[in-house]
Amino acid sequence: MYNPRFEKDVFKRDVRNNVKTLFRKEVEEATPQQLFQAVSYAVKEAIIDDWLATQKQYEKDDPKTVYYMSMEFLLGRALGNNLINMTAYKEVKEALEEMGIDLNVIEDQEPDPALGNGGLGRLAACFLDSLATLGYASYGCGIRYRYGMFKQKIRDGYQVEAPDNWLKDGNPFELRRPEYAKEVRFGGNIRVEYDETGKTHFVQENYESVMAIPYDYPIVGYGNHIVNTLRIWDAEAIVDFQLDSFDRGDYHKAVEQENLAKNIVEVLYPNDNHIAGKELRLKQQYFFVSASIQAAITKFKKKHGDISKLPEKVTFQMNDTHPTVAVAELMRILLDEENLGWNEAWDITTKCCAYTNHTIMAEALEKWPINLFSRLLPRIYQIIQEIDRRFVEQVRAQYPGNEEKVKKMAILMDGQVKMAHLAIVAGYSVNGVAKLHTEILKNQELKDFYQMMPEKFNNKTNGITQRRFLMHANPLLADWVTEKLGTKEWITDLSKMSGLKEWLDDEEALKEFMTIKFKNKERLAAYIKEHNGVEVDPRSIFDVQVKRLHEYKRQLLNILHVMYLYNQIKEHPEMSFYPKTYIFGAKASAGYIRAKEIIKLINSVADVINNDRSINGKLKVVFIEDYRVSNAELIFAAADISEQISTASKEASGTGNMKFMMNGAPTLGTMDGANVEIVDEVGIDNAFIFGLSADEVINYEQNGGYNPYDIYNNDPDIRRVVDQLVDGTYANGDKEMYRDLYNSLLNNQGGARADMYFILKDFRSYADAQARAMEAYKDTDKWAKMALKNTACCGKFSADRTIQEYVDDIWHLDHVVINEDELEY
Ligand code: 7GP
Repeated sequence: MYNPRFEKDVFKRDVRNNVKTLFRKEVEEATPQQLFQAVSYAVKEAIIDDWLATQKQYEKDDPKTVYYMSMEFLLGRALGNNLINMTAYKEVKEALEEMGIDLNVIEDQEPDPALGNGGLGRLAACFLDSLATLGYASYGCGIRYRYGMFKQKIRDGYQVEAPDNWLKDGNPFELRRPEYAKEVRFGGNIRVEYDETGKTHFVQENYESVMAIPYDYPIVGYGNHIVNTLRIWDAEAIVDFQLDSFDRGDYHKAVEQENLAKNIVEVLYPNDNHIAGKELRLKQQYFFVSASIQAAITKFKKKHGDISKLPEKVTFQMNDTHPTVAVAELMRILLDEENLGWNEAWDITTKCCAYTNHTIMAEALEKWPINLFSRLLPRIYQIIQEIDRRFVEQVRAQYPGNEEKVKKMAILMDGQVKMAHLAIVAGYSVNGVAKLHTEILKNQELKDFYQMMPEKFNNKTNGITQRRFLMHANPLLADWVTEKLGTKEWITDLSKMSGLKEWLDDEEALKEFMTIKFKNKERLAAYIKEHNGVEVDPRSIFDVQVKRLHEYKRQLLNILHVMYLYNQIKEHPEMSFYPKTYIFGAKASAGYIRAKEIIKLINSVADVINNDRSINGKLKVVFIEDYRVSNAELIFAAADISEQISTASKEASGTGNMKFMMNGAPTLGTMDGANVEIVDEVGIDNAFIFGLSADEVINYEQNGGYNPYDIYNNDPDIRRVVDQLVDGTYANGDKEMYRDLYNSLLNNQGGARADMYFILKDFRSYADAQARAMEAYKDTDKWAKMALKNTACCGKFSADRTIQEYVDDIWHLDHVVINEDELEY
């Protein structure tokens, strides 16, 4: 792909000019941050040309557009990724080198935009990348949080949260678009009016409102000149606070609106797989949903007169239930502003909205108290009441006399608004994110809905973008893959990776592959040395678990097993043991106390083990501070073993598992989420699988759990590590520090079963899988083959494949092509 702005001399001149006009400096005097800005603005100029060209092409082709509605977009840094997708990374790197500038250093200046928590937000970011790359018209719709995911500091082994002021130096890639602002209204009351024809109108009065101001981010497709838009909304007060309007009423109103605007986009709720249930969160949801839907309708109407054609050109994908008010907001616009009748409005809405479920964890299921909901969104609530009334009628018609069904399925029940029910009733598609997850939805969690409307349910196994997680994260491997395949096609067609299988028996190739892994381990070791002050040996096995901290993800199982290994080494110093480095990275939600205890435990164990000289460095434990997209890229590239050890049935899909696989790290995990499909692709012999199956877990759960004392009393090794939680070994003699963790494993507590996540139950089988992995690693050739097999079999897990399935089965978008010859540069 050609772009004259990346001609070396042109680009260098642009950078120099930018440094001058932005900072009144010469390149030589500029700080790395200033250089980052100058380089980014030069890249942005090139992007803008394609952005305009894309818009023109869309104007012309009028393709159907998907609006991907999401509270979270966990983007990661833009500069490197944009250069890769503009196919200009290498030229720019060289041009900068000629100016004495190191692109890696420049990239490191970019704050990591962290407008998301974990899997759900990162998936949304990968999807945007794939949509642009495949040439589909799409908008990401979300919130421009002033503060993203908090920065994690580890102090004395504890997590401490610091605000993420990611916008403090400005953001070169964003574009403020005040001309597309929309008003969003909250509260007040609804007055009913009748016009001269006798038709009813609903008028909201005494409301508070804010202005939603869009900021557009370019989403660059790979090598195709397509640039889509991520539109995230900022909030501003409607009337600037005027000191001279000293009428008391106005004064208060002005201050209130000012505060509402300030608060609404202030911060991302740092909860993963868990709801906070706060009013402000509902405000955030309605705020961005209302603005986005209004904007979509305005855009549609500018081009098409007939609103009944909306489903032909527009589809709204709801990323979990967070944006589900979209359903009612669309109804509101169609009823109150477009003056359609209920049936027609409902017909359009149910052809435009689709829903993705990302978890079965009960604590993540969104339910809003009716009194809060109806006070904040009075008109939206009325509409939901009517949706519910009609739906319940339908349930009664289909299941006469079965009031149990009504109770289980109603949208409004027990004083709550159940968002998942609303999403399913109004959506034309309901999808899970991995085969196993979708089956569990159909047969357990959403069984009643599946029985009533089976045609809506479908699976879309998650995927990841190889542009970021292989090309950018692991350039050495990316180049090697291209060389071995003799083509770059894998960049946009990951199924091509299977061509690597030809090299599985080639000793030379295997050696090269492992040398690349080793270099990546050295790179990570240097990062760890710099950021943790811990020396790790790149020749040791890097066994990695990085993901949000959650009990169901079982970091506790991992660290208990490390404690067990340490006991073994101490007791049998002579035993054969391949040096291992256990690497953790995880943020805990700020209010999730037990998750924070687990972080403290990991750090305490690390402290004891890393400082015990008697074990000759056989075992090291590292907790990487502030796990985020940018350091994740280094970590995936350097991993030998991928820990995916959730309690079976709990992890809807997982996407980290795919990133490790792509980078040649076999999975050590349970048959959960997409691990099942990873094993299908790579073969059971190229993974280390252990633990209860999802069926077994569900079966135990339905029968009141199991008794962990049976294990504790009969397995002395396990008893020993559990006791070490309360004998002070890892707490400077303090026997209470980990008492809660100890109790969680052994005793029922209130509503919670003892060992809810089957840690002790799976412990032996986990330890066995760990031992098998170590044995396998000792056989260097065999290991290399296994690792390469993982990379070779990762083809299915591209987000490109996932997006194509969404397009074929759900969205039915039109493919758009930009003809390079027609571009006017
Ligand atoms: C996550 C799931 O836990 C993870 O298994 C999946 O890979 C990912 O979504 C993408 O589909 N869920 C969340 O991050 C989450 O917060 C609650 O779900 C709504």
